[in-house]
Amino acid sequence: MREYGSAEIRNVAVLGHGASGKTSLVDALAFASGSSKRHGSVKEGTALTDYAPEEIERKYSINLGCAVAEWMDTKINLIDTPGYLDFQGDAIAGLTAADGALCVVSGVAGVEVGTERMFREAVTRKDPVLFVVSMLDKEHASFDRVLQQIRQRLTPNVIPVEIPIGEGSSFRGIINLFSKRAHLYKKGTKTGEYEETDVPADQKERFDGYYQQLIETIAATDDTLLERYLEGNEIGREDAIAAMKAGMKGGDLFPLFCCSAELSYGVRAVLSKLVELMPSAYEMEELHALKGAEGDHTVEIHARDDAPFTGLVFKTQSEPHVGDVSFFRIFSGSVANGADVFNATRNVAEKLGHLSIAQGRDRIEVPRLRAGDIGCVAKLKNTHTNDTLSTREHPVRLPQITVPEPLVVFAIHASARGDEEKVQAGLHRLHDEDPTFEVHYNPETHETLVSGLGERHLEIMLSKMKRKYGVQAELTRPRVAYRETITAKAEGQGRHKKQTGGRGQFGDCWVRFLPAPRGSGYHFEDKIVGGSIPSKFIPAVDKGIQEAAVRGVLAGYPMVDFKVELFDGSYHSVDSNEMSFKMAGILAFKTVAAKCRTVLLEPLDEIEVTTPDDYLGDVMGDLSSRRGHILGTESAGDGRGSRVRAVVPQSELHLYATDLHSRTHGRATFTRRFRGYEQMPAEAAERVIAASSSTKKEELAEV
Ligand SMILES: Nc1nc2c(ncn2[C@@H]2O[C@H](COP(=O)(O)OP(=O)(O)O)[C@@H](O)[C@H]2O)c(=O)[nH]1
Ligand SMILES: [Mg+2]
Repeated sequence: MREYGSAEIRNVAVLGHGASGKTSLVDALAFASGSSKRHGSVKEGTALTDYAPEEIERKYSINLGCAVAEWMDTKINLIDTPGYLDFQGDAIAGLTAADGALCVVSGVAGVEVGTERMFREAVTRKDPVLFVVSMLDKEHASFDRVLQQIRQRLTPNVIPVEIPIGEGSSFRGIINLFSKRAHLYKKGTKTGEYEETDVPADQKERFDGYYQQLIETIAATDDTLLERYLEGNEIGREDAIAAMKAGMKGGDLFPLFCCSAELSYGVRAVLSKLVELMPSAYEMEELHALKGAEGDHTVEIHARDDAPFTGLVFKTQSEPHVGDVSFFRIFSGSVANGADVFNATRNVAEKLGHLSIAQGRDRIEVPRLRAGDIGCVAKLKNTHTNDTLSTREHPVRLPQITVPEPLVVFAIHASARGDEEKVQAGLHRLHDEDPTFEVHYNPETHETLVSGLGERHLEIMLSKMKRKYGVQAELTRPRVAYRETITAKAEGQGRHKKQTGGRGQFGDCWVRFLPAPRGSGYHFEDKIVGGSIPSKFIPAVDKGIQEAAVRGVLAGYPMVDFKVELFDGSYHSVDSNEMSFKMAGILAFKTVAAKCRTVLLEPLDEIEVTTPDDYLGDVMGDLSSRRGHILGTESAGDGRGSRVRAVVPQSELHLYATDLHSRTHGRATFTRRFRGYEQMPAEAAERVIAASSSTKKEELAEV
């Protein structure tokens, strides 16, 4: 493959809902261009970009995958992305690496949740979007219905440039409105051979209607074109393309095309339109990168070969027999095979051995890659997703991919005793590969927690861990980190006395406990006057109280938000020591805390749900039944329904992502953030206390 410069490169993310035909289309595009030698199939597990064992087994995309189509002297880098919400991190990474999006909509299922979500993501990033209605050969396909849905749910500015002739089993051709020519496909040719004709007579009326819309839309984008149109002149092809490209760039126009990836109908036209309408890598907006490893000023990054090399690693994938493969987008400069580069994110040097481009699972080694291109290398030492590669002389850090926040949390346990360390190591490597997968240890509940975008996401991570690191783990509902606090003030004594021959032990203290504001933790105040406890023993009392407070008095949870005043006590000149006063502190805690009307605190999250209005009542009712407190409701804007903010106990939010998804058919989204602790209502608290005393009994029975 020859070298391509940034003006000859198009980087396109292929987006849409799961099973809308993205992977099949990428395969068909690469095949039709001649860059891929075989027409693969998702069903048979041979699609170009679905090659991970997890993908072949499940028959849907989990990882983004890269393919190349050389067409019209241009290199189109296609980034196939997963459609399901659980793997949205990779779809966003794909968009970050690309300069435009090809949004695939199934001709049968139409606009779905994933279509809507990723279309909006692309528009928010100001990426031009080109629509393609796929699967038009499938039974129940309907071009007009899908077009209506796109208009209503995504954008009124969608404009068909092609229309199909026939649908479902009678889908046999595509009319290009602009060239006014029809392609009638020959059945059974793998490469989509066609005969070019005039618009068939029976299609004339439909053609006229759509043609009028197209011309008017294009004319409206530009005053001189509009004038020419109103004077009754034709708008030439070049002008129309330029106008469309400008309209796409401004987010005012979204052209739409038709295809069947399975039959290779319409695929070559999509290739040509990607070349003509998508911005080249050279046209990318400059990026502002941070200079140096700690740098506080920024440098502008342009897709020029003569600038220093900078690239962003947007995906790390571990592959059998190869190890970790890093995919990177070059934002400036060029890079040669074997080059020494510098990872300023982690301050390490790296060598780009076997510099390659990816054609699905195959790697094509190249001597050099130029600005704007996408490449991959294997076996970098310490480079992970979201790191910037640059040079020792000009170290920079590029803006990172903003990964979606995790939505589901589980506790994870090694299935076999003794595998704990292997599990820990595996989890951390999986996080380096996929930043939407997070790992934390919760010291209060003594559990390792994993979080991700959905149950399916975590389940896939477990099977990856098993395949790659040979270790199995299980997920359980995480324990809730309850806490205890006091609501009344009280005082009392802690007295420790032991006389067992020889030297005895003696410590005696009087303390007062006072409730303190939420979040203030623990405070100790020494109010001893007249030396009733020598000052060298006072820290020991404090220590004893703190030690006892780790397991509160109600249900064994840590006690927080209280103030302790040590105001009196006594000592023995021979028998008193630090140990004795620590014991006195422990005893004082038990006596006094029990008198302070202890209550349970529970952790709460603030969540924000965005839902179509049809489901608003249902969503709010459900939040209330989870003991949620609604903070407010407002319009989400852009016809996206409403946004509800609520504070909900964490204990009620386990699997909320899954529940919300099924309640709203995937149309609602939410974010969650830890909010703080609050007192638990008595009834709910009693259940927790009862559960804790029954586990205590079990523990005792085991002993
Ligand atoms: N009949 C027909 N089936 C298709 C077409 N494109 C994809 N499919 C099938 O639809 C299913 C989902 O396709 P896939 O490419 O995996 O969709 P993705 O999840 O968007 O990547 C697979 O079983 C494909 O074989 C098409 O153009 N026509
Ligand atoms: Mg796919």
